[in-house]
Amino acid sequence: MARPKIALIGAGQIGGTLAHLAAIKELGDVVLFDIAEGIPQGKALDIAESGPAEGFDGSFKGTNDYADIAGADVCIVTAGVPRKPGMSRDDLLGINLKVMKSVGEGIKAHAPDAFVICITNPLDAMVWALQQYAGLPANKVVGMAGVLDSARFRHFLATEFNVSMRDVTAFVLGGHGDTMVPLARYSTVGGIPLPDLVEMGWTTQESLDAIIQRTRDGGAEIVGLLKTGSAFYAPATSAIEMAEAYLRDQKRLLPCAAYVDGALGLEGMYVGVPTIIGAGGIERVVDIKMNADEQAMFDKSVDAVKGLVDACKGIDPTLA
Ligand code: A3D
Repeated sequence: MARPKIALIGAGQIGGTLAHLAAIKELGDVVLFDIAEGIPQGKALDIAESGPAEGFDGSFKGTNDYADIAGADVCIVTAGVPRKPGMSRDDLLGINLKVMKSVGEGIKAHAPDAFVICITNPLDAMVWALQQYAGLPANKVVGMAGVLDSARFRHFLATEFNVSMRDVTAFVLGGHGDTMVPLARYSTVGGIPLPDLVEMGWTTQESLDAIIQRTRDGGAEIVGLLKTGSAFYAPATSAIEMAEAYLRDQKRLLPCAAYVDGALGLEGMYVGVPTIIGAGGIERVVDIKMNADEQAMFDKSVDAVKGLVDACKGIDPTLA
């Protein structure tokens, strides 16, 4: 059987890391696309040359021509600009919306059967716009944020409890911004929910609150340290987890920015929710129950996303 084809739209910090991870995991042949000349070609060649030492096979091509993504099974979109210290993700909206238009048209023309994972910020509004510009079915266009935000939460929790990351599960839902909703009740260590661990004396409510806030600020913490860009290792790894779930029909339950119409009381919008990813793309949105406090946090986050979507519509009235 032919190897799957993975198109990476944007060959910057995340794009290059995605290509390297796809190579090491032998997920398929990789095409790196960027408007910058030489960058995708150079990164593709560099990764291909690491193959003999690492021991992977596959084809790696860098390009500035959308025709080269033809027939891609998966497209992962990082094209656009990242934030700098002091900027919020929302400050990127105007510039990255224009990028989503050109990327959406490129995918529509050359890879209309792909499963598309958007990473470009502000995430929930950009994935919504990308789906409209590309005209692909909503179950085939999804945003990566919840896997990353949950991974950050899991890392902080595993460190706090001095247990393996593998035994910590966590859910972060809502929009990928300051209003994101880390759900303590649905986050566990070996199946024990966080509120029970507080009662058991494993941590205090104050420490847990501080971890939740650190999770919300996780992106800004890295931006503040790097000063020249935003996180890229963990974002790339998170998107690869989603791509693998699709390519290998793993039916993973992952929090993603998916199109929700009916579940969680939402009508026709993209926001971070629990989903099941398999060969059918987003095969299911998991309609979890929230208590009053969780629902209030989620509603606030949904409103923030709606505000960004309205801002997109203000910039490009062709978006419905
Ligand atoms: P960066 O290293 O700047 O790479 C972006 C690449 O996009 C550059 O190589 C540009 O040349 C390229 N580009 C710009 N315009 C176009 C275009 N029209 N068509 C094709 N390529 C283009 O950024 P990065 O890789 O660090 O980050 C990429 C995006 O991901 C940014 O918007 C970040 O804010 C976002 N991001 C999201 C998360 C989430 O969790 C959702 C996390 C981290 C970063």
